[in-house]
Amino acid sequence: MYSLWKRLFNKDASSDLNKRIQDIKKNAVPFHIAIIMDGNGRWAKKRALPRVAGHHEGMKVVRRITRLANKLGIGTLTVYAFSTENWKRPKSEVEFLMKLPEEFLGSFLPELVSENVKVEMIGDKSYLPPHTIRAVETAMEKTKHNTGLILNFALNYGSRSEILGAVKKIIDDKKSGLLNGDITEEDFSSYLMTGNLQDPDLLIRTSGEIRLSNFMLWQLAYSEFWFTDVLWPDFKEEDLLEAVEVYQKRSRRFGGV
Ligand code: V07
Repeated sequence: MYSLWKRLFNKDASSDLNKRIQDIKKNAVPFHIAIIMDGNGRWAKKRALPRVAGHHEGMKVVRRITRLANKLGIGTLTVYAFSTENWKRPKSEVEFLMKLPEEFLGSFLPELVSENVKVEMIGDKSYLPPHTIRAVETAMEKTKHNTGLILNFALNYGSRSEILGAVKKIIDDKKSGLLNGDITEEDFSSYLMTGNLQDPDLLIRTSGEIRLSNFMLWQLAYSEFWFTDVLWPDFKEEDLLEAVEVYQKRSRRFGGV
């Protein structure tokens, strides 16, 4: 009888998850987690579905992982939603992708507002369609006073162009006299799009790819990397917990004297 009840309500699974969450919170959680959400196309192909079905499923995973990150007390969650390279994809796929921020926020923004999540964005806004920018800016505006998790979307983001942009701005500020003397690493960081965000403590990349692909090259200098073969649409709460548990074990091993 008990096992039937367990099966019907899946009580064990959710209480296991809660126990793992409580155990994780006893130790230092990574302050900033960055994720390269790879494998959406492959997930769709395996199911004989169009690629966009994988992107759509991947968007739902972002919601669930945001909720968990907030519950864990993570400070910043950066998700790589669209790279500067992604413009090379078929026009119809790009158009679909550019509607995802609206769809995501259309249903999820009220929860982000009430759960104290602050939405931010890094990347080059100038090439994004106006409807996409509007959705993201509205979310940023409505959550700007929130003090909990920062949900940072990398949209039309590329790290080399970000670094080059910083160098150009530094040259401008030198010429105009806004910047004087020596430039420290800290000064340089403040010129990047990540401005006053902390560097990521943990980078996660899904789908078995072991590359950085022009993502946060400067910011990831000291981060722990965790790779998994799981495709992003299959990524579960348990996978994030595993990544954080591995992170905590590593920092205990290397952090201790
Ligand atoms: C996108 C879903 C996740 C997997 C990776 C590619 C596809 C959420 C957003 C988003 C972006 C900004 C924002 C709110 C939501 C998103 C794009 C693609 C372009 F303010 N998921 N997601 N944007 N995918």
